[in-house]
Amino acid sequence: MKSGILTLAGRSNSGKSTLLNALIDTKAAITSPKPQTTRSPIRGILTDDRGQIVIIDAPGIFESASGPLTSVVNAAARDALRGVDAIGYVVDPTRNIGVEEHRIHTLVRSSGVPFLLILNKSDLRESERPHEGRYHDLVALDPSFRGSISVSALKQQHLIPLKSKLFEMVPEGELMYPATQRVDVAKEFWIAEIIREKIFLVMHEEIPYAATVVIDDISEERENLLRISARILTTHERYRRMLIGRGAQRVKQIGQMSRKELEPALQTKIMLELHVVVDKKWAARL
Ligand SMILES: Nc1nc2c(ncn2[C@@H]2O[C@H](COP(=O)(O)OP(=O)(O)OP(=O)(O)O)[C@@H](O)[C@H]2O)c(=O)[nH]1
Ligand SMILES: [Mg+2]
Repeated sequence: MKSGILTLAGRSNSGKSTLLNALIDTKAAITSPKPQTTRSPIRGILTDDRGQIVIIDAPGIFESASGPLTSVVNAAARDALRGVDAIGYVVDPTRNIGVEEHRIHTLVRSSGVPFLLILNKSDLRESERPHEGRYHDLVALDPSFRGSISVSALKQQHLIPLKSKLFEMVPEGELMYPATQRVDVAKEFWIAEIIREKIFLVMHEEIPYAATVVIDDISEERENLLRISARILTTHERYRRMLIGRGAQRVKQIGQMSRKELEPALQTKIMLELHVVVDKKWAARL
């Protein structure tokens, strides 16, 4: 049996979280059009008759951003490359190869494990991914790549050949998780992430980066009704007011979008209590 740990690495926004979810056919990781959505590594588990791959969705490396989170998140991204058996290096051919991409390539190479280039977003028209050729050149010039493959994480295309290549890169061994388990994430963390995703989708500019979500309590109110009490922490009073919105419409929208996703996933009705509070130090505690 194959059994190994593989990290999906790459720049922020290249589609690593979308790809993890597609590979395990489960929403383990949250996704958004904004960079630095993922803040800590998420583990998904791909098991079939070939064996098992534990896939780590690493935070994206995003060097140009400043702010309290960037150094913590970049450190988590680098850590996720250590002690793994293989790397799926995910790139976005809509964006040019710049200094940041070259640094990531160097990091991936220096890990000493097999790695494959995954050219994501192949569903887009060729004119929308003008830099694809450059990424092919990158592979042609570096013999340590185990080849490259074009996929669409969003449209779930070419995942079968991708999975074959991933299984080729990991060693043999015993299964690390039960064959039916697809994610290794605490329920509270996952619920907080779903709410945080809605903040990323609804709020703009710096607010998603100035906010986090903490679950205070999950309890069964009655049969088929789960009460979830959560706080959105943000660094400034003006952000708090924007997160609440006029007539509390923003926080209601965040709550409604979250509930709509949590109810089918947890198979219960949900009463979601969301409080927005100022906490200047939340990022320092990550
Ligand atoms: N068209 C297209 N869009 C994609 C594809 N994969 C991901 N996206 C979009 O790209 C954006 C970023 O996706 P994520 O999966 O959040 O990217 P990420 O690499 O995890 O980003 P960070 O967590 O910020 O590092 C989202 O808007 C996705 O819908 C794809 O195959 N095709
Ligand atoms: Mg992500």
